[in-house]
Amino acid sequence: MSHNKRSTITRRDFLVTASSLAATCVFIPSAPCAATKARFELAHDSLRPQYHLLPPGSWMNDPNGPIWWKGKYHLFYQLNPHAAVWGDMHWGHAVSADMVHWKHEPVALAPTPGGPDGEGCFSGSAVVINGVPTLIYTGVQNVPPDQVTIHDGTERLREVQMLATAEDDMLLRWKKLSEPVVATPPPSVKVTGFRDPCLWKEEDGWYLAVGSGERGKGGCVLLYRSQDLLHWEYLHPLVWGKPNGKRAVNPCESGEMWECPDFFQLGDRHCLLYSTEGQVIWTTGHYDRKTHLYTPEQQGLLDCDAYYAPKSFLAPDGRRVLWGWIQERRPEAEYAAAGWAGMMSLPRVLTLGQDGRLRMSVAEEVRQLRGPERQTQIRHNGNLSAALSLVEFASCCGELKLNTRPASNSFELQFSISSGTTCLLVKYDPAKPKEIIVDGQSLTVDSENGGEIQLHAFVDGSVIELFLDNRQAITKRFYYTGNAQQKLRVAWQGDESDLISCFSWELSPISADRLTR
Ligand code: DQQ
Repeated sequence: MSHNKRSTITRRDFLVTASSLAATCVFIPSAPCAATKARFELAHDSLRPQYHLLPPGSWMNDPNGPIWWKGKYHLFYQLNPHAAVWGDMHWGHAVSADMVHWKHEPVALAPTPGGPDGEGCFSGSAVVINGVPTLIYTGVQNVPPDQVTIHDGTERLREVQMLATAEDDMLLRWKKLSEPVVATPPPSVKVTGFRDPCLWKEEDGWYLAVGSGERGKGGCVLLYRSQDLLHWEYLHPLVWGKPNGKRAVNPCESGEMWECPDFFQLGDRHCLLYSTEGQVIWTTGHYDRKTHLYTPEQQGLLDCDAYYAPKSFLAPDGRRVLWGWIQERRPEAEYAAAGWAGMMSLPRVLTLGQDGRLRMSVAEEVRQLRGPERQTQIRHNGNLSAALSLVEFASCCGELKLNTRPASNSFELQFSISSGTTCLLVKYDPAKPKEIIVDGQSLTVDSENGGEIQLHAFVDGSVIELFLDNRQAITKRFYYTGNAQQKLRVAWQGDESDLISCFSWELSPISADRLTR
């Protein structure tokens, strides 16, 4: 897997790591409740977000199987309940009435020792089948070399696709099928990996897309069909990537393995998201329901930094809502010692623009966290080039929405904390009017907005999710030492008359103690 240095960790390796970290880690036996000392430390760790979802302690990665059921939003996620490092993957579970405030529930899926998921319950999807919520996920197990499916240099694990059905309406108890429903990849593909099933229904049956790829050919999504979810017929690749000439031991780094495919209808097109080379790619295009082939027509980067393996679901009001894993950007030893790692992005609502390209905006439910609205008064007293302090968030927790029409002037928008560290720097140079540079990365300005640019930022503890024109996103992490609460200041350097509006809000925490429940 990508980004997971311990991607092929065994249970034994993991237990050694976990015990060496025991002094600083949170142990979660069956429910994610942090140990008392760790709870206190976590509650006072000012880098922990206050309104992004994360477990009360330890490690989280990919969102899994988001689903709305009986009036509640359920979100599962990859969880290592024992330590703040990747390993021994379980499915954590959180439930919400509004996608903003959460209750942590006991672990939903745990590896069954000796079973086909004995080394981990990897990512997957949730659907309702005949009135029963059902999870489909990838189980991994240590196997002899001839059965291995993860070809990343360590060659120990086999991936199979597994089912579990809900035994209660709170989705607290899950019954696993003991045998995989898809036990081997198709023999016609020499897979680099075989995981992260995505399930949907068509008139002629259930369809299943599995992330995969082949050396020298690129990543792909393999397509299966079933009438009963138990017996699956392999059809063909739904779509293939292109060989890009890159080589790496880990095929996720060379684009020869696509993780976490997410495939759904959006407007009059289909949208495929997949994660590879440390990035999330979106494509929109045409899905032929007769041939079951998908032809991407447009594509782009869904987020330009610490964001991976997203997964969407259909909200009851028809919105397509996306969750993503916000990764750490500090050394493993630091986050392991901190006792927590990773968080969930804010819910992003996906739509299709008239140009057929993807648009996204943070779900409006998040607005309920806003404190009083502040509008920065812009003086417009001549073409005065100025350094303007726009806003300060007292506890690094707020939202900023700024519209500018920079015409022929350059500008810089700087987010910095009280100790002086710059967290994020946005730059615009009129010599390159189609481009905004965010911390050295180039994002494209919407050319249809008559020269107007919108920057919308959500700041929370050690993360900034920044959206440009509702078209592109960049999720940045920032860190500082010490636990002293920092203020976050946003400053503008440029021509005041280019600023159209600037609104900001302090955002309320969703829990009293940064344990997000
Ligand atoms: N994370 C899971 C895999 C997936 C990867 C394992 C992506 O199922 O491919 O934790 O981050």
